[in-house]
Amino acid sequence: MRAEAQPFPFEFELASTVLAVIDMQRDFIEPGGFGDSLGNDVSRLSFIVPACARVLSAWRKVGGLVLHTREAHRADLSDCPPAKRNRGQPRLRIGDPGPMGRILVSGEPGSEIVDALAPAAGEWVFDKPGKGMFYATRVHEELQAMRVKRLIFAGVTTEVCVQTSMREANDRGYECLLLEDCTESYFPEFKSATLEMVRAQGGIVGWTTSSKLLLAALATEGL
Ligand code: C5J
Repeated sequence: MRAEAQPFPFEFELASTVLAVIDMQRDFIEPGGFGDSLGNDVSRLSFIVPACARVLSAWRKVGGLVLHTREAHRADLSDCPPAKRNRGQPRLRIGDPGPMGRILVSGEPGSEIVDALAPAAGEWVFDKPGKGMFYATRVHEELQAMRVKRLIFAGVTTEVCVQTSMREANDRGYECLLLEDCTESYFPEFKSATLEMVRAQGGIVGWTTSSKLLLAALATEGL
């Protein structure tokens, strides 16, 4: 299969490619969560949910593998370095009780993926304590066991958990495609800079394309 992309077309086989949906959880997208506590306008992030849902639905229809992540810590915060928890002056810190339960803690309402993108049975769901999805998780082992070679990325935020995960994946030998309209940042200029830096220098980190072009690739194959 071949999707038009930048800096050149992205070739992939369905069986060895995973759709990775990063941190589309209430803590980043809804008021009262972690993103909001840091002073961000979280409404920007909610605008990508319909495009993500279209890709997820099409990918599921063709039988593609799906992986979801959530940035979430253990209840006792033993996996949250004090340097992460204590930085800055947020209204609420990681582990503090907020309107959606404890901030960035596994199992709390805020750590749930938004309803429109809820994981389906059999899809991977990884809680990760870091920004990158490979740090302190079994992601690499699980992907290797399934002989995965390529990752198609959606999710938030573009320059933090998405870019970090993409760079980690690139260093581990995966080829990575980022869906431009399925990722967002609280800072538009950070999103556009990230897209540029990913695909610069011949795709130094990977490729970027739109959900429309990915869906067109799936349709062209009659899938
Ligand atoms: C952040 C994330 N922005 N999921 N996390 O702290 O990008």
